[in-house]
Amino acid sequence: MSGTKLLDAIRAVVGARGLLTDPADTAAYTQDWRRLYQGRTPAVIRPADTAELAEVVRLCAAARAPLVPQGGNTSMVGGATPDADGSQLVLSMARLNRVRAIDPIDLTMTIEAGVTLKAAQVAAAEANCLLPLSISSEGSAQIGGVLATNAGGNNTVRYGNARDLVLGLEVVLPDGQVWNGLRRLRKDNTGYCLRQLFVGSEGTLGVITAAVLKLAPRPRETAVALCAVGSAEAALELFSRFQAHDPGAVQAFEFMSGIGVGFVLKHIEGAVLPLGQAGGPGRPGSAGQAGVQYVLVELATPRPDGGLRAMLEAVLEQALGDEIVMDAAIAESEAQRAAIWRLREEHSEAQKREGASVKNDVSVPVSKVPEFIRRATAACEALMPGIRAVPFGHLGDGNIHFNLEQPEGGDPAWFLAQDHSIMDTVNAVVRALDGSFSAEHGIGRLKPYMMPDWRGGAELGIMRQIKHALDPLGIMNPGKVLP
Ligand code: 2HG
Ligand code: ZN
Repeated sequence: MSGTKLLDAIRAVVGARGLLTDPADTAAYTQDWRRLYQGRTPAVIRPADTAELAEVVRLCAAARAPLVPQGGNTSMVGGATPDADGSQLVLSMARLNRVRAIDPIDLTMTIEAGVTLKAAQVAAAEANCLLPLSISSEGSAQIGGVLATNAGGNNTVRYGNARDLVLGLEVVLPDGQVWNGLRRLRKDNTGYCLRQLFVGSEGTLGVITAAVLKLAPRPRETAVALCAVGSAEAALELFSRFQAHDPGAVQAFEFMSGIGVGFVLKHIEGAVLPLGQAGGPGRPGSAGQAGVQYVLVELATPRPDGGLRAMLEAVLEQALGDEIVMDAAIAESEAQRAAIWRLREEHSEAQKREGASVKNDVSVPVSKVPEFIRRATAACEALMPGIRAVPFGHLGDGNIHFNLEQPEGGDPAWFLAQDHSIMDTVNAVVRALDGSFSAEHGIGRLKPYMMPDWRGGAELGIMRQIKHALDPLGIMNPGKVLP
């Protein structure tokens, strides 16, 4: 089938509203959030439901036309961007945006792929439940992409990753069949666990169109504090103290470097640091060395008599006395809570405005985070004088975003061209500490080259066999995940 005939056939399925071909309309779908990749596409397809989407995939399989599924287009690794050759069709999930059901007794939510994570959280809260998944891009990121990348985020320390919340899936397979696995059972040992194959497959094995997610009881009490600490070691010690006090209560434990918070205060309008002299940004020195660093801790409980505030105060008072913490501010209102979270969540945007950066989304055992930050900072500074390490992220689960900002006043294009040597330098430290080169952002287009080195031998061989078994034509998100 010619390209025009295929588009006509697709239009007959999704209607004129469901097919964008004007470059002015498709432009937003061809570039990733980080602006690392500029692709081209003949069309963006926007099916209204699973049946339409399945028919589109069937037509594309018959025509051997490659498809790139795209949700909120918030990938940090170019996972949802078509390549530059102009043959890949973008499959937008935006119109599959219904919450199909919420059951507060089963504590489940059945939801379509195009619902934003934020909208899903709000729907769960309206049913007096909590969807315990929170990421900085939740206002735009959609459920389908969140699951396809096995997103982690801020609550992994307590509830696990996206994968841990999935009870069932509906998936359109690369030949257009619909697999309805929307079961909402807590126990179901019936052969291979297919849903977990699709979670984290980044659209290379099929298209997730709907999911059953686990919910949690809605917290009745939440307490948030921002703490200034003198080092990542002190941050880890504080984490251990909270965990020892009440391990179930820590809902988020986020680390921020002084330099990263400095970028947020510099670039994000309205951002404020609610700490006095002792906890002020001070000298935003190298992150691995002395200087003020920050911790955001959030505690939450569904119990009515939680006593969280008292617990937070007790742990912080002792930590201040022991000079683990230099200064701390406890949120007294929802507005203050949001302001503290803003300092953390605007890190990506602030870093983007500061200049070019190379991201390393890595994980190490929690106990190794301070050593990792120290060693990786030293290694990068030895590689490139003036490079600025901006480590931040999910200390409570060992996932640090070890991002490197270009030297001040340097050429951004030159800096970005050094990305492999910078990533390889960081990953050498990650490997020495038994970590992973991709903790929560996935592989996308950025990191397939790392796969043979990290997942070589039997592991990569099995992955290739699975890919071939499900997508023998290789039409699903080509060029992503596997080299
Ligand atoms: C976060 O934790 C995201 O805010 C983005 O995973 C991290 O920009 C980044 O590197
Ligand atoms: Zn993150």
